Amino acid sequence: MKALLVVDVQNDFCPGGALPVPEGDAVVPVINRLIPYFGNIILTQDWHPAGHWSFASAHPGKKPFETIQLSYGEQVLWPDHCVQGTPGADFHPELDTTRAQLIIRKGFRKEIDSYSAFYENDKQTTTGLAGYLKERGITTLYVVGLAADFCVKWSALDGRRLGFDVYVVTDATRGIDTNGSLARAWEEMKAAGVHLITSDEVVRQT
Ligand code: VGL
Ligand code: ZN
Repeated sequence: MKALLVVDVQNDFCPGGALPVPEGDAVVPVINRLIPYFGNIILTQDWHPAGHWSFASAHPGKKPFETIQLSYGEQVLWPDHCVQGTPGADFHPELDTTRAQLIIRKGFRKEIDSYSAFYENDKQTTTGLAGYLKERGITTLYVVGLAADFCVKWSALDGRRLGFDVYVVTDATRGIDTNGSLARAWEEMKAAGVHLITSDEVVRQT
């Protein structure tokens, strides 16, 4: 059984938002086209409290896209984004969320960032998604959304590590691309056995 995992298609990651992914909104029509082909649809939502430690503004003297060391390792610092309850944290208004069955919110603990839909960045604190998928007999994931080089990549890699068959739909994602992160992301995903597929191929296959 398969599921569509729609990662962080939120206003702040789209043009005009606080942490815009170039062409981030271009994924919306592609995802909306895929939705009818899936019976199981899961959304994730980046959902930070004000003052979250992934925000450069929480670290005096630091600027967005610089990095710091936190207890769990290197953390890229971001502009304030996806603050709980703000319009920037809402899903893109044209994303068809009606048939989504589960919304996983992540990044709500102030001291720890959470890119992956499965684990927070300490790689230990779980979101509960793996258990949900297992209980529902879902073994194959099609990952779409934003951003290819952060939350999509980390979700895909964790999915593989947990034993899921993972597809990333290449035209249904876009990257932030800071310090070469996008090219690295595709290599890491391929090396981990993540399948790259186009939306046309998904439609033909399913
Ligand atoms: C993301 C940076 C910070 C993402 C979330 O959704 O890829 N990137 N928070
Ligand atoms: Zn975030």
